[in-house]
Amino acid sequence: MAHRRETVQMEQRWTNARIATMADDELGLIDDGVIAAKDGRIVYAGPAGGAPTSEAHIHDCQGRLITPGLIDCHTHLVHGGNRANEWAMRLEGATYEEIARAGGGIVSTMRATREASEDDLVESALPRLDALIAEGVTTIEIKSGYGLSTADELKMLRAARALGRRRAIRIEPTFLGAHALPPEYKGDSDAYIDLVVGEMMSAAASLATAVDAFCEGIGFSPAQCERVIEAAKAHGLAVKLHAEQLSALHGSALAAKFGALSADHLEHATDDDIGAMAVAGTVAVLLPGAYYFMRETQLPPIAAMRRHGVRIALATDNNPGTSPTTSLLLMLNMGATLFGLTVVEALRGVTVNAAAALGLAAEIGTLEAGKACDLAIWDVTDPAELVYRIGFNPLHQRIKDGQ
Ligand code: DI6
Ligand code: FE
Repeated sequence: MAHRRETVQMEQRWTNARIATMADDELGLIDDGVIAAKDGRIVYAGPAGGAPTSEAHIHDCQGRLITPGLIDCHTHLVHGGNRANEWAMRLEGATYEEIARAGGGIVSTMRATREASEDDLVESALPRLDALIAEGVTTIEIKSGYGLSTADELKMLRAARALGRRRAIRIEPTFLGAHALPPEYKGDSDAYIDLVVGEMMSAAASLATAVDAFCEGIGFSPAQCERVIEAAKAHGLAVKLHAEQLSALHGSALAAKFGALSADHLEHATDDDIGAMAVAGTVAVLLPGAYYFMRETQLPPIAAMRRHGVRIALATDNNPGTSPTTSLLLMLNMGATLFGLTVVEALRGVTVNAAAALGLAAEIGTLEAGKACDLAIWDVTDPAELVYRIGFNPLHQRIKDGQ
């Protein structure tokens, strides 16, 4: 008969810290703060005065700032190849649309992704993942969407999950079969959506926690995206949508109508779209890296988001075509400089609101008893420093599940 040994882990306690709990509507700053954790869960986060005093392994933070581990809630981190050559062509005057029509763009990444094995995809994604981990990221969403056949979409989702076995990081895989029309469909996008909502979704449902689609003139129509959303719901999967990046098709209002976790990009969203998102509690995920890299000029309607009380998240959108960045810290700065977010909005955007965008608000994103002990400990004392610097990483230590 097997004996079960109870391994009792000693409590871990981080003391002498400035903690940004994110537990109120601001940063939830506590100057002389303590975080205690047991078995990977926070058991106390608050003022030193009220902290447990039992025996514990003590980590003296020497006044450093602790935030929740950062959350990158929108990435295409798994993909074959890169598109540096296309970028060089764009610098010589070619447009994104011209390159796409000439067989480049998303389809060139599709080819490279189809040619790659699952292992190749894991190995090529690891350096990008490590760059995010080095900045204190403890949770990352990763989309499929460059396979565009059932076998290749599944290969991408398996690679995304495999990354979570290679590193101490939580991975949330999203099925984005409706990202682009593969050339073998010769323009018949309805036939491709039949495949996405049928065979592909059924197979992807056990590997992904959410479903996304690219609602755009160069992607799929709102009617097609609605079919994708309905199929996702039928499989019990959460929904997200790329919406209003290049044009106003009101995909964000559509997403809200179906109770989507998030609508992402949103540069062209209208006041009514934002109002619908507020009613549904759909998070606005802003992607300043894509805005910057594409030299867009239409700003997302931040004032409307504030007025309607829509929660704002920030993410890298890491992808080879429009946002080849692996720095969530840089997105904090760009969210502030390009979109006019405040320090509080930017930092909540990569913690508590990013957790909500992934449907994980009960699990991560704030420093509160009961949540996973995912921490980023910074060599700064003022939270504004995390948003202010450009291309500087002050991470002191990253803790995932208390370790
Ligand atoms: N929006 C984007 O910015 C990327 N996908 C999407 O839906 C572009 C992807 C690419 O060009 O490879
Ligand atoms: Fe994206």
